Amino acid sequence: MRFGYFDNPSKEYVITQPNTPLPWINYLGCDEYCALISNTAGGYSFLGDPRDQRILRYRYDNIPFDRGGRYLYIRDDDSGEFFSPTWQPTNQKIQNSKSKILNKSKFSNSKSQTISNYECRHGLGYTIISSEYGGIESKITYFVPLGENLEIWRLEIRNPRSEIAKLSLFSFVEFCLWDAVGDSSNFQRTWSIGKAHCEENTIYHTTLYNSWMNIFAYFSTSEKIHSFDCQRRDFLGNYGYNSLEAPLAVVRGNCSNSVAIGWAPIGSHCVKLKLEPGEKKTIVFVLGVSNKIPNNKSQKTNKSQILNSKLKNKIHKKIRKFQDPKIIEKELRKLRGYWDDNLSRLQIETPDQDMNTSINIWNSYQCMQTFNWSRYASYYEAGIGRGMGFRDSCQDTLGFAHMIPDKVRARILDLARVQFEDGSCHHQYSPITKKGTLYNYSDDQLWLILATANYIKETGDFGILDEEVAFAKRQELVPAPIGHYNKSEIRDPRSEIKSKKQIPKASLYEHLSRAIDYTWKHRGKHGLPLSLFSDWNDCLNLDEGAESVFVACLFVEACREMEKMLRAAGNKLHEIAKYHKLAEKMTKIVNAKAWDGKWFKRAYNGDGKPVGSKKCSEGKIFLEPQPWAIISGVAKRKRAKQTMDSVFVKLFTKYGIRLLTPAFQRYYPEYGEISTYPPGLKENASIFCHPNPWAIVAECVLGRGDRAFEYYKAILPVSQNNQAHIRKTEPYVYCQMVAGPNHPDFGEGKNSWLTGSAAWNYMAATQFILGIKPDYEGLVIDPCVPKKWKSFTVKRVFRKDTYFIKVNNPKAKSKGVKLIRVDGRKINNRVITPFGDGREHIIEVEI
Ligand code: IFM
Repeated sequence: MRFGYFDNPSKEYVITQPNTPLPWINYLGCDEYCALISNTAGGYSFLGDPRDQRILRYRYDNIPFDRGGRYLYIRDDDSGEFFSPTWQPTNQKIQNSKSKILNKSKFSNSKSQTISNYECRHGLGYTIISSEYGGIESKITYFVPLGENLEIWRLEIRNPRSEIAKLSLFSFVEFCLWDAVGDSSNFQRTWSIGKAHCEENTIYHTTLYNSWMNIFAYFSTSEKIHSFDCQRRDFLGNYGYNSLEAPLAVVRGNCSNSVAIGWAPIGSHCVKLKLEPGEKKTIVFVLGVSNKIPNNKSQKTNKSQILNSKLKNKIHKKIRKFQDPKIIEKELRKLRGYWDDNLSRLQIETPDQDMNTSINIWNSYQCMQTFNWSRYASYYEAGIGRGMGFRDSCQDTLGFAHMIPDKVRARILDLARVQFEDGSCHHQYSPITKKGTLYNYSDDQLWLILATANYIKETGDFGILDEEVAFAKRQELVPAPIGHYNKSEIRDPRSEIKSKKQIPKASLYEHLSRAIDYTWKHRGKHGLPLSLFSDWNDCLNLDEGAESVFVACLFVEACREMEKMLRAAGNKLHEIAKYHKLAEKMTKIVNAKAWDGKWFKRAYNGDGKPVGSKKCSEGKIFLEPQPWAIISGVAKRKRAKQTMDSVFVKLFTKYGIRLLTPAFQRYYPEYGEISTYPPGLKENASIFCHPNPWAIVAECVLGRGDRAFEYYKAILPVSQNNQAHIRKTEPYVYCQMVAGPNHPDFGEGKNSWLTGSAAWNYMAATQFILGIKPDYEGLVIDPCVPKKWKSFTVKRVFRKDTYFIKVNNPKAKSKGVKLIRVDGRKINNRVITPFGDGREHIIEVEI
């Protein structure tokens, strides 16, 4: 069953039924202002940091699921009936195009009619929701103009009826009191600090959560208002016991001009409309934030006069500007142009339409959202705790270095700033303060090498290696969380480091080099890297002294990248040998100590017992080390094939590759959090989407294009569109995990949007299946495709040039480039050396 379709020419996903299995959301805002919006207008907004500067309140795990949003109510003043053009929160019966009522479950609904012609178009940076009810047509366009700290809701409302429609229109937002943690926990305080009032058409939210907070929100409408409400209780009525489904103000037909002094500040305008037969009207709402005091330090402003007339004039000017329909159209065009530019840097045309849709539009778009928000703010990440993940942010850069190289450069340097002098690093950092938290993860620092290498290959900017970057201060350390999973002690491997007064600095290259040294110095009994609190698998919390085979393989890959980077840079030549030797040594250790007969072990526990071995009764084989043994070159030909065959036989399912098998059936203190999950969920044997593409990459390294593509398609969200009732998450973006075969909900996705699956699937598809791979010397062409593909094309902007690449496969092979012609001239290798002339070049390839 499907709930919508892809409209590729418009770069939109069109939802045709509002009652999707989960809220299907979109991200509005490309800079600091971020607005999450679902297909029924649920969601929230924040500025820069969803924890400290939350603008709209959202209630996670609410009943109903998706509450708090950007709601409008339209009331027919003749009949008293009302509805929301976004279906929620009024929850009318739904009528689809075939006039079939889809949800008959509505109880005691006085409303006689059904909402029809519902459509939600999630586009790139905007969402349009339209519907019809009681003969009134409405369409709301929500977006955040580029570079602005505000969101626009444009309502187009039409009366196609033959008589005049006398309507009341109500807006509704609920303000969060900025500090999202305090807002949802410290009620003895928060219920007494809220402040909101209305002046003319503009509602101001001026709660002062902390004395240092320099922010307020405004919410305005283009229409003259009849009345307003700023206090939730008064809008809802009955002391707040009514719900958003039928607020008293809407039932009654007017707001009560309430002001919020304490309790729950909201913003609701009531506008009276009279629409002649056939008349259409456009009404604009602008919700935005601003600093209270102009950022002019010399100007001494009395904080009690924060909304002085000068500031209000400035805000009104801005509001007026964005209420102008021409400006709105212009801003929408600018937004479309921004995304067209970003996406145009890599466009493909393959025989697989789902892949085209994903790579050309949605996978790229998702990668860009992970750039902004890491794993911080989604419908599944509450935006109050995790900050930007170190390993996550490093890996995410693999998905957008070609689109926003300058931002990637800055991100890499920011990440290096939360690295300690010994080479290890904080696990997370705040995007606002740039300060890190948590430590003691064994893989984090190595991902910085992969991110940097990928960035330089894309841009040729070796200069980044010379950038001086400070190390993080040891005093900032906060221990990793010790949960109920019996980690009685987390050893701090940095205890030998003395704190220094001066913050030492070093080049980025030195940071990378220390990352390698740290891993090499922190090894266990078998010579493998210590696992510490965890490696990539956050929930595999092994005993003290445990060793990680996965980190060992990642280490080899990182050493090889260091070696290649130095060779290409042509300096520090004496260090090349160091990395080469370290890679060789670790390769030997892994092959000698971690080979299990048909696959690689996952780890050794502190007591020396293997993890992920045929000797184990549960968790015999784990996915993570298998592809990395191939990617890093640790496993040579025969062993490599055997390893990946084991993955296929033991771990592959019709919905993708599960993380391990057999799943843990009970809690094991020696494995940690992983065994707290029921079999088939999360790290306990679900189909974890992030490492799936590692297997695609490994299969491409082995030249097995059919299998690589089978893996790719198994988790590709676009390919799930027709079985969206099973997958449940949005068919346009990857989710973190899909329930594994041990679970009754096999195939059901969870935690969509902010996941490493986005970057890694993009990387696997573009650089390995299609084989268009940036490298130091140029663009390498080395596809590994399904044998039945006859040809495909790629447009790729690389450095300054644009390449139009056509790959033909006349002999039905998967891999092995036979011929490359660049602008008609045959070349002798697989590397297109950059022209640097900013022109278009034609590349013909034969497999
Ligand atoms: O690797 C982690 C990631 O950092 C956050 N989500 C879960 C992954 C696997 O545990």
